[in-house]
Amino acid sequence: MNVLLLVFCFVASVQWAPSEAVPFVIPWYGRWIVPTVGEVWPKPQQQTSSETFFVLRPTMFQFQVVGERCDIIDEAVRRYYQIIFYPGEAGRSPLSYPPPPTPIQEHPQFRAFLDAVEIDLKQPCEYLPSADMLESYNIKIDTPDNPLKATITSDSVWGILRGMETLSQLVYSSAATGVAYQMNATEITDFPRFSYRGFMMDTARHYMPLKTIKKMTDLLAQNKMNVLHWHLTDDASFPYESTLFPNISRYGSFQPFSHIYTANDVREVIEYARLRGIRVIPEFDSPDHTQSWGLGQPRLLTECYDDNGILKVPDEYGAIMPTREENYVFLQQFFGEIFNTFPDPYVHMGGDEVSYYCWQRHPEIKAFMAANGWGEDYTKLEQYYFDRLTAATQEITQNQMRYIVWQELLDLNITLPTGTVVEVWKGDYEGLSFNEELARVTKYGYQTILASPWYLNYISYGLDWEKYYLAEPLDFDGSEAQKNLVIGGEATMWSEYVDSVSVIPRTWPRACTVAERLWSDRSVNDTALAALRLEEHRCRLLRRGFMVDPSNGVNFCEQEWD
Ligand code: CP6
Repeated sequence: MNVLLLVFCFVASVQWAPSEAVPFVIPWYGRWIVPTVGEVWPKPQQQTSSETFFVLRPTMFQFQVVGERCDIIDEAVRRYYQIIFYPGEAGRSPLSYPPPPTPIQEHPQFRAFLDAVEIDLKQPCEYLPSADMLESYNIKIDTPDNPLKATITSDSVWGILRGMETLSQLVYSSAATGVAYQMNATEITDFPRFSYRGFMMDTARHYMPLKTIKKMTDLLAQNKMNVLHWHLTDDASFPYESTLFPNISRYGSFQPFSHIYTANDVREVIEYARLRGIRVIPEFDSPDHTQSWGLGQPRLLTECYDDNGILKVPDEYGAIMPTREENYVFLQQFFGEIFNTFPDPYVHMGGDEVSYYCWQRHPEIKAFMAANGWGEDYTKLEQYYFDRLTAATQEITQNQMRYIVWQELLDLNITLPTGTVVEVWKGDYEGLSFNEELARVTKYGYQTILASPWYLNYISYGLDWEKYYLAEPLDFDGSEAQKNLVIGGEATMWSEYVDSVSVIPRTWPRACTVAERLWSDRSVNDTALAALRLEEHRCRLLRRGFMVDPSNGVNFCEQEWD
């Protein structure tokens, strides 16, 4: 048995044995121990570090705001002080190490105590994160032009947030020196490769409590992701409590009092995300995936007939009834409310997996099709639905609303307003490969975000993060202009088979690999090097109090979850 275990450990360790470029890996009883050294995830664009280290003392340390300031900065100062010195839940920090063998001041690489990090924001704060926000920043810790000092500089408050996250990851506990909080002299220039780095959370198949959504948002921020795509409704439930149409969640949520998001809940999520530089983009998927809408909004859905023209048993409905005028009045008022509730101009309109079954059999629709001379081409009717929906929502938002849709609309040759973002989600086994799809979408001039390789809801035994890590959004055949239309990507976690018990460990640290693909340089793609840094990052997230899965088979963290 022991022999088997040893062989397994050996094989497991050889599989991702590090190259010589990683000096801090110690083989120990057949396992690779990765001491906490302050490697940053996702990897910065440029970083130089030296062996010289500073010691941070929790009682002395402070962030000094020397540039512009606002609530986002003040809140971040409070938050990152906690994250650095008291991560996780009460009683689990600070780390206790044996006392250093020599007084720390005599350690050859000790430079000084570092009691301040300067926050230098050069331009006034913006209030809300947006599609074109700036996120670049610089960090100088004891550089020739910034000796014995640490400074985070940016032109944008969002860059300051990303820089503070990086700084918090540079602080590490060293078993070698026995120091609980130390940081090396470092210079970093950093910026994201893609502007849209998202995560889709599905709260329709299972209701996710606010606490879970907030933890998810923290994890997004700690991986420098910047969009929470909130798939709020679907066939299974409608947990959004509309002010104008409260009956929809009253009848369409799992539980009208506990399993809904009130206007206040939504505000809380948006504010929580805003303070972390994360946009909240809601999705109200239509015209299909809308069964739950129908329960509290009579006549919205298409009554379903069978092949003999007989109305099916009561309560069988299809997608939203596209030929009923009153439905566009409803959609206009509803999306008007959504536009006023969610501050981001982008709303995800869904448009995926529309079934024509009930449309094809409804007498009113058949008459409408005939009158328009559309024959049996129901994509014409879907085009009509989206034309009416976008016209109605443009009218009520004074042309301010922007759209994201799933790829099907484009696959069906449906024309969308200019500026619409198309989300590519289908796998290579259904129709075009995602590379062919990206080429097609961008050829039509649409911006696009890629989700296909990052369907985290699939689970299987064994190491799976490498395939997420190596997926590359710009590998398709296309011109420079086409590549520029790829604004980023997102990981999705469909929730048929997860709820708040499992959604965090199933998402993380696998979504970390998506975060690095979308932030770091394209050349950062060595899985052997990533494995070690991911391992450290995973332990860091665990230390910070998140239940995140192991990433690499056999290994352990300094502190395990308890
Ligand atoms: N729900 C909605 C889903 C899916 C989609 N839309 C989905 C399809 C295939 C897989 C996972 C999820 N459950 N509304 C597709 C965008 Cl594998």
